[in-house]
Amino acid sequence: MLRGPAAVWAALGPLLWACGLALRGGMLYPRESPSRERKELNGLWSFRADFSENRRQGFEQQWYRTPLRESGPTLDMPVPSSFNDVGQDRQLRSFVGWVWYEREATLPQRWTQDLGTRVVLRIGSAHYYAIVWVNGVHVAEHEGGHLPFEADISKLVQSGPLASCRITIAINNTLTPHTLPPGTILYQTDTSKYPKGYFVQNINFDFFNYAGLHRPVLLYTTPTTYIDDITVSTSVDQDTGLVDYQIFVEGGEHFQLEVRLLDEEGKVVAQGTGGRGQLQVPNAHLWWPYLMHEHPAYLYSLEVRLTAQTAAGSVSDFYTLPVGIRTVAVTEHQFLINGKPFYFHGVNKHEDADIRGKGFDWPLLVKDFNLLRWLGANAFRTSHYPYAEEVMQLCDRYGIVVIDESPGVGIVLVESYSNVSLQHHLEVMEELVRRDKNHPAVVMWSVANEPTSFLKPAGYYFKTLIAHTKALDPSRPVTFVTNSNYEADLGVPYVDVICVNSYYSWYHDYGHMEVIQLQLATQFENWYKTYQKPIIQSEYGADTIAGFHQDPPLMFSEEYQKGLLEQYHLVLDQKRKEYVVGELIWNFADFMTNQSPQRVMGNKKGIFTRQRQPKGAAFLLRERYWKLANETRYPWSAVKSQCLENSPFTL
Ligand code: GCB
Repeated sequence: MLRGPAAVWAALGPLLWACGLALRGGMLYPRESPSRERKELNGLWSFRADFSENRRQGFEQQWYRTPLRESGPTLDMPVPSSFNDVGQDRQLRSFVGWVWYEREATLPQRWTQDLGTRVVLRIGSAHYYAIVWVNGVHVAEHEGGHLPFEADISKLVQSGPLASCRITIAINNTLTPHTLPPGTILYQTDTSKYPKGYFVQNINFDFFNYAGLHRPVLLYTTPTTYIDDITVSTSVDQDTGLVDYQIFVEGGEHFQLEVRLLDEEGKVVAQGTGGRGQLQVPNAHLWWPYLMHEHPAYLYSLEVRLTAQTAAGSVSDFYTLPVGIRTVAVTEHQFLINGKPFYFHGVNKHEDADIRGKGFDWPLLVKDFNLLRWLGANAFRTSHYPYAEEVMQLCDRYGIVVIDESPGVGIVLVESYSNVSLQHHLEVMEELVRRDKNHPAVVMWSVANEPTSFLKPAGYYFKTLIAHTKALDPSRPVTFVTNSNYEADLGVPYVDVICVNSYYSWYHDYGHMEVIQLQLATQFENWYKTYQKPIIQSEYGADTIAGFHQDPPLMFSEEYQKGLLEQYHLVLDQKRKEYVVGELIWNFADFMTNQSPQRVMGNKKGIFTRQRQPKGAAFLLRERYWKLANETRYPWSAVKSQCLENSPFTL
């Protein structure tokens, strides 16, 4: 039985959706099609950090007006990448303030001369606040470092004889109590201790505040009347898959829409017309998580064709969206995918690597997914911010289930619960849901990580935030991740699933692994008694320096990490028979943090090193995850499932 709020949302969901509460305003991933072209602007950009005292020299001297090299010296800066670790300059590594990026793009003639073409500049992410100019004209501004934004630049590039355009992007990485994540700037005015004008950025989260153009920047085209957005939501009636779709068109009023749903062989299995409808797929192949089914991650293709009548004649726009048919539901003690109990056995990640920092990188991404599959992981949480769109696409394709988290990490100050902060957090959730709503891999939204939600204003804050997220997307449960110490948490009553982090025998009772079983069992029992909701152990782990060995185990050795994990697993194995629905190790790989006496070149709780080599714990988890997969897959028949062929264990 669906319980309480979950049941209400399950019932209300389709209704709200049908009433048009679905999000408007598109952020469709730019895909090529017969009507759409794209031009990537990745590579070397010109770059300058504004080291002036107030960091505003770039604005005072209007660096966007003329090529950047004319207003001073520039550096070569790769995009996508963080700017921090590519250079040899210590000051640039820890720079706080405005940095300037610039790049010239040469456009195909048709883009600049065909007035029926719409040219869009799309920035995958710019951390944290960005202002964009094209040929010196302001075209966009965006707050938030982890989500894409766009500007229609057609008029600018089609207004003169120029076949090129100069793109300037100023980015400020300063975090304040109202940004997400929040931070504060600490000014030090004692001139006997600090040089004049000295300040530092303080943060309350445990990863390095890398900055720059972290994800692809590109230009793409559409016709002037175009498919702006598509929302799909799926359900299942016996063997029939139901795909509800809604298509939003911009730039014209006279148009027809046709949709076709194709299976993986390219066969049309359903079709429809108009901007809204339901496609019925008899004997549907459901989208199943990796290791849960012999054919996981089945994706259909929704082909949308728009035909519009314009003054210049008839134009067409085409967009193809991958669609997975699956359902998600939550009961008092279970997490259900396609009506079957799903157990999350996976990891928490970071977007983080040597040199590129948080810069998107295909080889790294493919390596990470190969490691996840080797490990037998069926899920991860996008701790602690939304990841690149390309990451989400691979999750859909490989069946890796995602808890999709907002950048609400390090919310500790009372100021960060103000209306200004809440308003921004609501907007970020809108942007996130708009971007990721169609990914079958996304099964739950997480609005925050370990906020001090026992503070008084937190109750209203999280009630509002969670209700808003559910209204945006009634088809998925919502959570935020709490800490085992935060039992008086005012936000937890509003979540559908409890995600709790704990670090027994690490941040307290150091070295005493013998307390873990008792403390963890008490944690689960207390939280379940209070809330009667399914629980995910959303973080646990121990810092481990690869190659440190000590037996009997001591903290920081590979043996200690393994020993600690084993103690957790004993309790998880009991409680997963009751109401614990998942375990996510902290962390997939070692990652960079701020410098502090607690961190030895970053956080070392990875089961892989930062270079993606396994520590001993990776093998231990691999054994566990494949065993869990063998126990929890569906159908439960004894037939050897293909997806388990690579299992290190015979069935
Ligand atoms: C946590 C945080 C995570 C930290 C981790 C740790 O609870 O959610 O961001 O990195 O603990 O290692 O301290």
